[in-house]
Amino acid sequence: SSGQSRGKAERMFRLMDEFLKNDPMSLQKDIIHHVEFTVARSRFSFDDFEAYQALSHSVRDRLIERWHDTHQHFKKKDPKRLYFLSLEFLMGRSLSNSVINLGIRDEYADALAQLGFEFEVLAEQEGDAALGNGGLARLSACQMDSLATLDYPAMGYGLRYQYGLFRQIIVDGYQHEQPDFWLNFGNPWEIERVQVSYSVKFYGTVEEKASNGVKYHVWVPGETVEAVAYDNPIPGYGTRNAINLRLWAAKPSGQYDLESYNTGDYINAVVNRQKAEIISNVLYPDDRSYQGKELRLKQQYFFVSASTQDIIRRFKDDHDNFDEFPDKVAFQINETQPSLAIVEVMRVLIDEERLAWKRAWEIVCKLFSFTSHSVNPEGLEKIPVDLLGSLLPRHLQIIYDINHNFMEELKKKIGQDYRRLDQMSIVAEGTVKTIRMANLSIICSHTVNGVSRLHYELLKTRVFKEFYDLWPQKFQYKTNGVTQRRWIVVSNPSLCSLISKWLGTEEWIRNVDLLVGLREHASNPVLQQEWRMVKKINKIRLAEYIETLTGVEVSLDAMFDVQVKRIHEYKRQLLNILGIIHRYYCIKNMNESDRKKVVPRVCIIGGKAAPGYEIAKKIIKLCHAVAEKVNNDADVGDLLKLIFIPDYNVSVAEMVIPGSDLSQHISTAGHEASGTSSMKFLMNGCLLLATADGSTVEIAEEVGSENMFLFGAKVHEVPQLREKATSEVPIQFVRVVRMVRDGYFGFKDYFKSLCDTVEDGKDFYLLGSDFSSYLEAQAMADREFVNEEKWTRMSILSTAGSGRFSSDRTMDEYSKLSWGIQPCKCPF
Ligand code: GPK
Repeated sequence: SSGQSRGKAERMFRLMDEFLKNDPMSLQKDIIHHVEFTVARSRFSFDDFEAYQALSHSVRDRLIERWHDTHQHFKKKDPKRLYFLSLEFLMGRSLSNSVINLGIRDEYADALAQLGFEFEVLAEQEGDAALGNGGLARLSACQMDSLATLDYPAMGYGLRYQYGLFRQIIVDGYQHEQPDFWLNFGNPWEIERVQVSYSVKFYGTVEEKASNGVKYHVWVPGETVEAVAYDNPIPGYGTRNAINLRLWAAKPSGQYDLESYNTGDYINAVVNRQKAEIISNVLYPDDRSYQGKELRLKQQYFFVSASTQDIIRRFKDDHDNFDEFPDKVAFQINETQPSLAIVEVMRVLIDEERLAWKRAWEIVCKLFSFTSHSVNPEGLEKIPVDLLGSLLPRHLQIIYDINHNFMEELKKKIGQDYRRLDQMSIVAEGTVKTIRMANLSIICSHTVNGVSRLHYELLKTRVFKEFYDLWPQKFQYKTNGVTQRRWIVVSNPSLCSLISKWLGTEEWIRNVDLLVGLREHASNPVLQQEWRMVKKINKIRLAEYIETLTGVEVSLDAMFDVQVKRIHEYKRQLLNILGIIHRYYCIKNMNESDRKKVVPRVCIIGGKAAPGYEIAKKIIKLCHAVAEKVNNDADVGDLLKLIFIPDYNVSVAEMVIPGSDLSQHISTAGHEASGTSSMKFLMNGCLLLATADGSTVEIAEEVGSENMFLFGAKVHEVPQLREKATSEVPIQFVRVVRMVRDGYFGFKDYFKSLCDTVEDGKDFYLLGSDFSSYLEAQAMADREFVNEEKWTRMSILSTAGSGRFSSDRTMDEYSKLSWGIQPCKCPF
């Protein structure tokens, strides 16, 4: 039998034998081949963009090779698999990441150089895949990279939006949104699979039937839409494994409505069919506010239904007993948007596979792991019953049945405590009756995850307290992480080489805990010197970007102080701007000798506001109004500059983060579930100025609070501070708000409602009461910055302490504690 298995291994090896060669000559031939026959340009005349296209296609070929092998290997080994369901994936660019993970970046760079092209220049040609809004969506992307790298048998499912997140353009300081038709120039990173498609049903009626005395339900749909698969290979680093991210696009169904064709209106009949595509047309740009729109619900069910059919089809290829389903399949529900998957699996098991309710329910209870990213109970998704009932009539019945059983069980446990029963019910009564998707997710999942320790405490004590009291064992946390491949190796190549040089190995790219090895060198003047050089290189790159974009020249000696993230009141970009106004005011009122002591700053703010979020849009305008004044004030010069970076996205982040000295994560305590950009800054040796919120609490434990600038009210102090009739708001705060109110920066009427949000007594996010401690933290940062040696040491210690915040660690924790999956490594 050992001979037999050796034979198998040999066959496997032949299967895995590389088809494409990676020496520079083969790569050149390949690129030129794609110039001629894929891009269809003459090899004697093609521009940078066409070179990028050809290059990408040659990389794509290599990705497909590994992706096939991985697919074969998983199929053969039949391990338990993880299916990661998310309505959003913020992938950004793919080229650099792919060649680095494939381990052939330098080979490509050489090949291109011989053809007269520079790799970096071509990489810049790529547009972002922005199929998501912010932190939640980028987290999914980081986690896919880690799952591939750690050889987990995983697969992602989502929607292939035609239009990704809007492009932000700024006109006269105001945000305007433009559509992001990202597929305009083709997308070499996806593989269209016209043969992988499923019908997704909507509307219609439910009929009760019986066979042999057993009742069952048949859903007769009113509309059917096809879901077509687009596969996106995700290569792991230092492994042959490449996993799949399958995104669904909506197409008209193969079933024709003969009636409308026969009535003679052929043109209209064809045009109407095309309407199906609307479902996957556009990403909703409002993160975390539930809109109650039918199209959104359609998107959710569309991708959930197609994914579930695909997963069940794959299971049934090799298995015929559904009791084994939980041994082979784990579902991850990213926030509540994919939670209809629970109801859909239940529906398929009872209505289509005709399992008894009890047996189906036992199976369903073993499948789902749910992660919440929210802290605000008001923001939780509530779907109007009427909407759900009309779009998905059978699902509504099943939800009612699940809820009925749960309520009965609960009454046995807690008695007739109607207040509690009411809070825990999936169905919320009221003027508009709704379905609480979070309650559904908690009741039907085996694990409920928080995204940081603090977030977990808030879930237990506030957001889902009632459920925690009932099922404490369900609740866990897995602190978020980000991938060091994209956030150091791809985006900061100079730092990457420096780290490898001082650690004497590149192994940290797969095993990020090794970064602690930098600690022992933190005070070494040679490393310090090299470390500062790297920062300088990245600051130069950022400064050039700022100058081309805004025309403002910034001094490299200044501290680059950055806040980049979605614009939200709770994230307090307004606190940052008011702090900048205070700094400006102080500089204006200084004597010459004090002026010499000012530490020059370049304050950088970037982020998008949801199109309907008026206050957030006013914050963007205020930033521009202040910048206009400050940047053109000859009194101030290089001492202070304010820059708004438009259209913040993943590839802008890749340039901004390595070039910053200080970054701000200043949400009101208790409002940021985790925060992940802080981890990217930390990895890049950027110091954090932060409140004790989300994951910054854990970051402080790793790098030491003496290596950060922490300030502000703690979570437990927030409620009291809000209660206080009038809090002690410092005079500095009153003054800067007054300056805005009185029109010092113009646009007096426009800024009025913005100023009102921080008026004493109405200042929900506590900008006033945190202001003094914010200014102190900022002053502290100034003092440390002039001490070059100390600052560099803190910077090195930040990178050295960032290991715990890798998504590799997060994915290992999920695999062990929630999903029950093991690595399944494809042989090289
Ligand atoms: C949380 F609820 C939501 C949401 O709708 N969108 C989103 O990006 C973020 N998030 C949190 O705000 C962050 O604190 C967190 O780090 C991130 O999700 C990932 O967990």
